[in-house]
Amino acid sequence: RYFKKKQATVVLAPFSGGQGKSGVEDGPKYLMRQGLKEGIETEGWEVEISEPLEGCDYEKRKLSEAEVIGKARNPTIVGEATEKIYKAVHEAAAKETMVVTLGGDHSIAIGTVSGVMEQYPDVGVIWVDAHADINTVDCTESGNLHGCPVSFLLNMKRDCWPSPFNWVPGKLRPEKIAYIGLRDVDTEEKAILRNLGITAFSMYHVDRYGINKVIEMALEAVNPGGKGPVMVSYDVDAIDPMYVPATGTPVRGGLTLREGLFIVERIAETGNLVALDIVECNPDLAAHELHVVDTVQTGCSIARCALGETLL
Ligand code: EXY
Ligand code: MN
Ligand code: MN
Ligand code: MN
Repeated sequence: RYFKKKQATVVLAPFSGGQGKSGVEDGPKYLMRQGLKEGIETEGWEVEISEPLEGCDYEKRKLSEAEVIGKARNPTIVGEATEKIYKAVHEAAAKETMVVTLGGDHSIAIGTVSGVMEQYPDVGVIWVDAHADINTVDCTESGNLHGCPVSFLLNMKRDCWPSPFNWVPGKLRPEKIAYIGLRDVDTEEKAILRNLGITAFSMYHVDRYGINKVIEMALEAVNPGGKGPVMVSYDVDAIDPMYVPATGTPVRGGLTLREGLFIVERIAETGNLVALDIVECNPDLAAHELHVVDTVQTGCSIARCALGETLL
């Protein structure tokens, strides 16, 4: 148990600069409108809202500046926005509240994980995603920084970083992160995962061992003995597009809705969860209204399950 009181801070991170599509910046608004805050309150949490990006029109800057440095697209706004998120998350974690950050694209995790680590330097990170998000600014094919946050957190290729990332502490160690749900990993990323010996459970492993065993192994890898704090960075595209259609980079063959929720239910049960990100909900990419509802409801369910809904 990490908290004296059941207090949570919901950090809104409406940011889309880590990738090219617009709409993902509306994720927080849709999740809140769908009742995310009330859902958490029903679980007995007192909820505070933090809006570190209020008044910053990054969407407009992304369209007008279209900056490229080396291979990286929009590095200045990504660096600036993630630094603001970093400070807000650190502040919330320092007040001993559960920190739930709503994206936005997954580049925001450069800020969230760094902020959580200021309070919990030994935090274990469970990265739930179809993608590894570990391209370096040097090897990224797309230039989209939402495909790179883990390389920043691990301080990889720091010499190649555009200066807006100078604030990033880069203190995560490879043994403190484990993936669940991978099924679309670039060739260079596979080499990085192998070379650093990072624990990674792809959909193959979910089928081979079952989700219960996979989550046990992932937790044991990043938090041996179950004694330390754990954070989950949850990209909704880990779950199959059948349940989460409105997302920027959908990949078929993903987690079932129950497998996806079980991951956070099980981690909630350990009592070690200190922070959660929910990213990559993009309502603009829905073919019709039902797709929006499916996606946004799934995001809200992840939050409720992570904050204890299962414990009857
Ligand atoms: N690996 C690809 C790239 O770097 O562009 C795709 C990344 C998608 C990232 C999404 C957020 O998880
Ligand atoms: Mn918009
Ligand atoms: Mn991701
Ligand atoms: Mn992804």
